[in-house]
Amino acid sequence: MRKPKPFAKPLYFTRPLLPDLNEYNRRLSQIWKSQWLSNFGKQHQELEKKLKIYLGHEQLVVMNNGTQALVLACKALELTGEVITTPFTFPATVHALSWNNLTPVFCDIDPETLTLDPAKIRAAITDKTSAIMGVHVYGIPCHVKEIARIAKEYKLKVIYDAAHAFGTQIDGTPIAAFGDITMFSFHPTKLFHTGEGGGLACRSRAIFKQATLLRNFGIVDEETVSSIGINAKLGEMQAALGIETLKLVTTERKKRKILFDHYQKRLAQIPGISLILTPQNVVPSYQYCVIRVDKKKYGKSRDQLHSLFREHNVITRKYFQPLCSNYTHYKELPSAKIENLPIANAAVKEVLVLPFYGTLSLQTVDRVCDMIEYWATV
Ligand code: T4K
Repeated sequence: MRKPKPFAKPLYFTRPLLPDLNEYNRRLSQIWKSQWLSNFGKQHQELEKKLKIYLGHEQLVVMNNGTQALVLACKALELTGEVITTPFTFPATVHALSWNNLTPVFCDIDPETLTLDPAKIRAAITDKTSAIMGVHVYGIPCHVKEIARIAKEYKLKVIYDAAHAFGTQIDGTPIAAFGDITMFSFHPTKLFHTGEGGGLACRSRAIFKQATLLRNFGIVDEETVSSIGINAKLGEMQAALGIETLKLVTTERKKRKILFDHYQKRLAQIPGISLILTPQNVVPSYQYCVIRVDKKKYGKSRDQLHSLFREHNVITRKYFQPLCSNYTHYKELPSAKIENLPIANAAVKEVLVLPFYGTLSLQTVDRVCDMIEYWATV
């Protein structure tokens, strides 16, 4: 086996989908002509309509980013007190609770799916609990049926953070159908994006109406403001970018499937390296390609692998280290104790996000796998 050579240019773990610039310019011309730049213009209306179809959910509210959408999800559901959530996520999930003066209660994760472990949720419920906020991390769905059962039993609301789960389906049902509200992120690092953007899929008509109002300062009409809303609107230029990007998503997912399958075939040969897979009954989003590194079997730790990649110009990422429960602002919470979260604290030291986006070639995937293979031998 030959010593791997570094890549000449940085090889990132993700790259945004970029639509045809001429097509985007065509839409910009329409915007210029209309002199309508925000506040639910034609591009916004068209995007929202198309996303409703793609995501298979009628009550969808498109917003300016996923974090703001999560903050407003808590507001729309009028949550109080404590919310049970996962520490294995991006800061936005837990910060959205803090922005609502809610106390996050960290619950450990399932060792396989890395999503909230339903068997541990019950023990975290107190008389202050108002909701469960699960994250479909890396696009792998939470245990939605068990969570729904617990929520019903204790009369809790359920919010899902589906930032990574655009287009995911469980047994043929779109991911947005689960929980009271599901949040999507349309950040450029996401499979589908609007530059910056996000949205909420709401189960009930009443919550949908409330989220729609909260997005626009609570304005009902020129003379009525019914709630303390905020500005969470998506501008026309971004909506236009979204419409053009959405056209590419189906093909992008096909390309990513080919790359993912290739990674799977190659990595299966390397002891101590396992690819995180979606369950059989799930249509994956193909948001990320994530491995777990078993130091004992592979011979090197995840951190060593990450550093070796960096030396070879491959930019991988240790999502989501540090765990949210270990941030300065949360680590003193009783639920943040390491003894309460053994699985999450162990898993976060093993995961690594590999380069994965449609314009990658199979040869590049092979070079990345060759590196992993080679470093096991030295
Ligand atoms: N919940 C979850 C579970 C989330 O993962 C996120 C966001 C949210 C909620 C909140 O949604 P938003 O409010 O963001 O809509 C990135 C994204 O900024 C963030 O949206 C995303 N999750 C998170 C997982 O990733 P960083 O700080 O890790 O990104 P950054 O700047 O290091 O970029 C990562 C790589 O992407 C770069 O190495 C290269 C590539 N890249 C990035 C950008 C911005 C590009 O090629 N082009 C670009 O324009 O947070």
